[in-house]
Amino acid sequence: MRGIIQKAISGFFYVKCDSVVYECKARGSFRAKGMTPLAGDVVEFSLQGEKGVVEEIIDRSNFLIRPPVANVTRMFIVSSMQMPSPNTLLIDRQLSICEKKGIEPVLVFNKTDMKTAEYYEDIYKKAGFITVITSCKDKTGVEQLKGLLCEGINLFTGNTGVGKSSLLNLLFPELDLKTGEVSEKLGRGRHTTRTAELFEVENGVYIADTAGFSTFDIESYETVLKDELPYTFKEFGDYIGDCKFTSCSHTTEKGCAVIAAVNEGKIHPERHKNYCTLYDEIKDLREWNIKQK
Ligand SMILES: Nc1nc2c(ncn2[C@@H]2O[C@H](COP(=O)(O)OP(=O)(O)OP(=O)(O)O)[C@@H](O)[C@H]2O)c(=O)[nH]1
Ligand SMILES: [Mg+2]
Ligand SMILES: [Zn+2]
Repeated sequence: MRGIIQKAISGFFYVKCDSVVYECKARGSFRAKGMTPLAGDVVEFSLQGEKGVVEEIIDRSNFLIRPPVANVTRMFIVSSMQMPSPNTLLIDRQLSICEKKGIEPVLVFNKTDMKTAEYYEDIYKKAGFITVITSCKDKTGVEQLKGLLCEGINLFTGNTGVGKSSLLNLLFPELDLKTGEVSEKLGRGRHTTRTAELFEVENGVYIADTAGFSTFDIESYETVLKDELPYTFKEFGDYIGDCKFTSCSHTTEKGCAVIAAVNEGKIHPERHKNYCTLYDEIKDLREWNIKQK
C-alpha cells in the first residue's frame, strides 16, 4: 500500500491512504541506514492486522531536518510586523535555503494591523519574490493567501508567535489549530510539542503547520556553501557574470557588478548587506565541516 505521512511523533507515523489514516512503525532497517521517515514522505507500507509498517520511502524531491518535512513545494515564510518584529537576515537565510532546495518561497507579512509592512514589501518585491500582506485581526489578505496555495505541500514557517496557526485557522476554520499568546510562547515554562503536521485541505493540496520550531532551527540545520550563496540570491543572477574578476565574492571587490547594481538602486542594499553577513559566516566552511556537525 502507498500513502503519505501526515505526522511523525515519537516513533509512530500516521500514514494516509485513500482517506484512511494508519498508525505505523518504521522498519528497523531505516534506523540502521540513518534514515527517518518524515511528514510529507510518500511511503510503501504493509498492514499486519491493525498495525502498519513503513517499508520504503519513495525518493524525495527535497527535505528539511528542522522542521522535519519532506517534499515541500511551497514555503510560506511568515513574519509579523510586531511581537515579534521581522528580521531580514533570518528571512534571507530562509530564502537562500529555499532556492538551494528548489522550494518556491512566498513572503507573508502578518499583523499589519499593528504596523505597516511597506518597508519589507519594498525589499522583497524589488527582489522578485511573491509577497502577501495579512492581518488576522482585520482579516485582510486572507483570500490572496489562499490563492497562493498550490498542489503538493505548502509549508508554513516562521518564528513562534508570528501567527502561522491563526492564518491557517482563518483559511480553514475546520483545522481548529491551537494558537497562543506571544508572551506565553516566549516564556520559559511553556511546553510545546514540536511537530510538523500535514492537513489535506483540498484534493492534493496539503498544508503543513509547524509548531514549536523557530526560524533559528532551520538555519542551524541547513547550510548553503560559499560558492552556492550568490546564486541563491536570485536577483544577483543578472549581474554575477559581469564582475571584473571571475573569483569575485560580491562583497567588497572593485569592479563588482553586483555592488554596482546596489549603488544604482537595482538591488536593495539590505539584501546585499545580509548577503555579506552570510558570506562572512560561511566563507571558511567546507563540505567536510558540515558532515562532522
Ligand atoms: N494583532 C494581531 N495579532 C495576531 C495576528 N495574527 C496572530 N495574532 C496573535 O498572535 C499570537 C500568536 O499567534 P499563533 O497563530 O499562535 O502563532 P504561531 O506562529 O502559530 O506560533 P507557534 O505555533 O508557537 O509557532 C496569538 O495571540 C494571535 O491571536 C494579527 O494579524 N494581528
Ligand atoms: Mg502555531
Ligand atoms: Zn561581484
